[in-house]
Amino acid sequence: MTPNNISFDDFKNEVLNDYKLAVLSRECSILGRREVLMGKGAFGIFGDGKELPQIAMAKAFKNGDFRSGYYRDQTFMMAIGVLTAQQIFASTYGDTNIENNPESAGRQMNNHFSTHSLDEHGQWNNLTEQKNSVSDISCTAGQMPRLVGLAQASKIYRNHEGLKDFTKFSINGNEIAWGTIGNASTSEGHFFEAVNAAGVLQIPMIISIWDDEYGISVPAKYQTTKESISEILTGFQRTKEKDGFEILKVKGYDYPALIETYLKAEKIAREEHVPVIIHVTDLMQFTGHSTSGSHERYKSPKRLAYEKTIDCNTRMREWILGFEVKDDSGQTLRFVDDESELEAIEKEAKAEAKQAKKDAWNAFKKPLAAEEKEVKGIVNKIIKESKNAVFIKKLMAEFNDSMDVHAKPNLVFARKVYRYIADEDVSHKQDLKDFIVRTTNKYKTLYGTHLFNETEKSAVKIAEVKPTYDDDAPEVDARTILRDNFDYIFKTHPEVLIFGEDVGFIGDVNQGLEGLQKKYGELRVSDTGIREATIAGQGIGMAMRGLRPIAEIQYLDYILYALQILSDDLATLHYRSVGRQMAPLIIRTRGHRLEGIWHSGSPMNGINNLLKGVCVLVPRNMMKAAGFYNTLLESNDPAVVIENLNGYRLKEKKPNNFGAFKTPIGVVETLVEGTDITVLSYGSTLKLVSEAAKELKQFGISCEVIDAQSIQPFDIQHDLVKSIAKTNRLAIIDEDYSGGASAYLLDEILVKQDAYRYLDSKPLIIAANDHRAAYGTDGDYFSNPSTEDVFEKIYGLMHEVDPVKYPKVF
Ligand SMILES: Cc1ncc(C[n+]2csc(CCOP(=O)(O)OP(=O)(O)O)c2C)c(N)n1
Ligand SMILES: [Mg+2]
Repeated sequence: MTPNNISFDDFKNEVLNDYKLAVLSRECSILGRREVLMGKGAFGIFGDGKELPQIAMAKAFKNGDFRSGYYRDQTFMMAIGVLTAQQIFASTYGDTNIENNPESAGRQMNNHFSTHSLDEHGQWNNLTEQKNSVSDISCTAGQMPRLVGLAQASKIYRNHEGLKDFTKFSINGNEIAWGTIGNASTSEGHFFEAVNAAGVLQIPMIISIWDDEYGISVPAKYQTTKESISEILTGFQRTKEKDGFEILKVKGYDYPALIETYLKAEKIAREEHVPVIIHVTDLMQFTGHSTSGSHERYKSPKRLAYEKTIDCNTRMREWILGFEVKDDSGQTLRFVDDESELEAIEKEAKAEAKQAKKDAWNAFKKPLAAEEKEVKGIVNKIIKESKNAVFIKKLMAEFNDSMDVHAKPNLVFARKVYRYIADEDVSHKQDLKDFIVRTTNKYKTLYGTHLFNETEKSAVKIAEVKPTYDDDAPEVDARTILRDNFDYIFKTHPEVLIFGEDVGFIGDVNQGLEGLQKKYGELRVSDTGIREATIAGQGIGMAMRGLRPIAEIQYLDYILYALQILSDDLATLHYRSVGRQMAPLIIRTRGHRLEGIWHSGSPMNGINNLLKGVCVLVPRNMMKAAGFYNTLLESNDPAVVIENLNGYRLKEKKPNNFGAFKTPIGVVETLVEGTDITVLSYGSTLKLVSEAAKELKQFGISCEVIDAQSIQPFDIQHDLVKSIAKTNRLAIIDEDYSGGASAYLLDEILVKQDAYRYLDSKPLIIAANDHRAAYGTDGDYFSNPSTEDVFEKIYGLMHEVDPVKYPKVF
């Protein structure tokens, strides 16, 4: 490395500061592990053995850039100035105070790093003025799909004229998305899918692979062909003729080479928007994988001895001691005169780590100790008066013996004591009750908020706007309603873009985007490869950078390829970052009954269950679907919108307020009023249900037909219980398997809305068969609920109620 633009003294200071940081970070790992083993944290995973490459990466990381990495990156986070030693300990203790533990306030395991993209009111910070990191997830390679979107956002901002005012998010698309991943995690499909996507898209992404030749106990020979990820990726290397990646390889203990490599990579990615892979080899683990085990168990003495020889901190120390250059006058310049200078730095760094540990523990303990003191004080007074003092004293003795400093033991103690005084008239009873209620609420809030958006941008707060129609409004192909509405959206929202398989050139497989690529350009309406996980990832990453992506999954049945990332990343993002990050992504897909095992599925509860934190919307027609898109673009909640696969060519009346009409979220719609039975359904099945309701009417049965519309959130106004209070009966008709969405809906209605008390008959569930729907033309009829099934089952129920009025049909 030639420090050509700084003085030797500045260079020396930088080197010695870097060394100090490496030692400090190492010491935090060592002490952090010890804290967990002493029982002061539940789990610990640290970044020891990988300090130097992270310091080098930090030198190339600029304001506006984004990191999408994993649990090893503590030194990097410290080096860019967004993580302190004290915060490393706070996260290890699981401190719930966001000031002490800004990563996740105790929601995530330690070293799951994060910065804040949003302020405490849910408003975007200026991301170009800060260094950004997505809140990490534990799932190996789970950081890769979104990395594609984070990098692609720069390309969009650089090339899309309409976004020049989006100055909080980008300065001419100069920002790089930096991925980090362990060598073993590159075995995951997500890694290869993301690499291929980035190569195709040519986006400013730099992936660092921290290679310590292990994935917990499993060595490289079981992980990677040829035991070298850069070797097997060579086909991705760009050439003069063809775009691809720049692939660089560097040893993780070679400080000057690391800096040179990172600055080179940065230049390529930032200026040319070309993706780069840096394979950082010869790394090691100093304290082993995590506190769950010790690496002495599975690494041979030879390997352990070898690891000592490649310890990057030791190597840097040696390099510093051996470094000499001559200045212009021929004088020899050194970083240090002798080893004692380094020993002083080491001593200082270790003392800093120790103090940080102490400060973090004290800050963590303070409120808990105060709560402990308070509850003990109250109970000591109660003991003086209670008839059950003997029992309470026993509880107090046990509580005094406990070393556990958390909220749980305080509350367990308080709640157990309260049982003994529940029917007594002791003077401090109310104090104990207040303590229990206040403390429970406090921690429920600390651990339970922000699953969904809690600001005015919450999806459920966006008011309904009905479609309006000209007097002579024509009936048109339903797909054109979507198309015309999307047209309006693209015209008025420069930040909206849509992408997916067959979305661009042909305007989606059902022509809901017909002509829009031509009108709005390839950047905004684009085709992607067949790679659902990274289509979702593109959406997540771009939404995290202020764009409003609509990621299309061609068929609902194929959402399973993306479901892991939607579940682990998208659905948890707002919660795990305590509302300091969001990805208001819209997933557009289409499903339910068509034909064949993979084009007729409706695994609604599978999806719904795995996507808590994402709105799951099931519009019954395209006007409703278009209305959902309009609502969602006003909101900051993420959503999956499932259009009806068999509804595009049906006729719907053409509204005249495209872009303005909004379908409410979390609200059911009563389609037919009735008195005998409440019939709930959603999506394409509603057509059959409405038909059956008409037929039942002819036989004297009055159905109240309700469209769920929004599976999650469901019926926040509790209209179902109101309907059942009137009809006293409930039928749910569902294309999901029995025990699927219908079981969820029953729980929502009977348990959460207390509708059980109005029921005069057993709830009727008409669901699909447990096998997937067969392809043959009759497959649907014999696999899914049919109009006749609905008629007969509801009629049968009414026969049980009044056999005279409704004589048996079968
Ligand atoms: C999808 C998934 N599978 C398994 C795990 C458990 N796990 C956590 S870390 C790890 C090894 C990762 O090794 P590597 O990618 O080389 O990173 P390193 O820890 O060595 O830095 C495994 C198997 C996980 N977190 N996620
Ligand atoms: Mg590894």
